[in-house]
Amino acid sequence: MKQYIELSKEVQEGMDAGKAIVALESTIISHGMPYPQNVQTAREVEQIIREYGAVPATIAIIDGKIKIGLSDEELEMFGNADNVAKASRRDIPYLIATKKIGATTVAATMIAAELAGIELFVTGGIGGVHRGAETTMDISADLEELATSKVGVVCAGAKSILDIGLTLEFLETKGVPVIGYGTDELPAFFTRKSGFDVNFRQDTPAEVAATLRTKWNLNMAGGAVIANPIPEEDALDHDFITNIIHEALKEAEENNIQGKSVTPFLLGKVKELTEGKSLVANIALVKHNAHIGAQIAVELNKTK
Ligand code: PSU
Ligand code: MN
Repeated sequence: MKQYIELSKEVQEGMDAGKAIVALESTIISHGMPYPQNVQTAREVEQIIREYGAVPATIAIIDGKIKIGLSDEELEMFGNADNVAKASRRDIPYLIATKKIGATTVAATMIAAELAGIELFVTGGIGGVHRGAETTMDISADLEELATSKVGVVCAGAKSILDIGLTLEFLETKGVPVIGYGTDELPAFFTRKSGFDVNFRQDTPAEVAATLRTKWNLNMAGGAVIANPIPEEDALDHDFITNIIHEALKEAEENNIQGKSVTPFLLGKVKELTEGKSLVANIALVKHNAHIGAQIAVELNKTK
């Protein structure tokens, strides 16, 4: 196993010193945001995590290895290069064996985090059940992974490019708790409201950490979704973003977008149609998740 995993110096030293480590994904850099905002955001998110005494570990596949913690040059490369594969669970063995470059999705980042012993992961949005999944069967591997890998995932809820109701049903079937951080309602990424309740509301990092630790003490597989609403001042208007998402979905269908291209296509379209407003909101919510996630990781680390 060791031959496939490489920790950066910062992550190795953090682990040796018993610090809390926070995993970060690289698909959000390569396929979720445009350059150069992607690289800048990645660096700022890492810096926020350090402010809490935790250590950021951005994860990616490079040169036949899963890298836990990227250098500045590697972050730049992931933000800029156009030969970066979007890597979910199914892609990991092939990309490692052929020494290709892969940006890890939520699912792949969870797998890597668990292998490295990292219990908490911060991102923007998770994949879910897509609208029309009754016929397309487009359900993100992220959901299955949440039921499998023992990693808590802090996100801003599920985007309404997805079928949020079906996403919650799937998570319920798989036994994945959806915790609202300071909210009774599941946030919908760009907005604080989705019309759907979370399973449990918890209001402090220590409370969330206790739920996660209890789950794993019971030796139950899988993680949890910790849904942290976008700050009020950064949220987009509900009707504005809903109309744009409908337009983006229509264009995806007209262009016959399928498979792993669906999510990046929709994200790109939404950014284009909002004239960049979605990107500003996306950056704000990821940073906010880093603030909360770092604190949860620190609490979780105390109960190890
Ligand atoms: N949602 C976002 N931004 C993202 C993604 C989702 O708001 O960057 C990325 C994440 O890496 C997530 C992946 O794991 O898309 C899901 O892709 P798919 O639906 O193909 O599983
Ligand atoms: Mn899909």
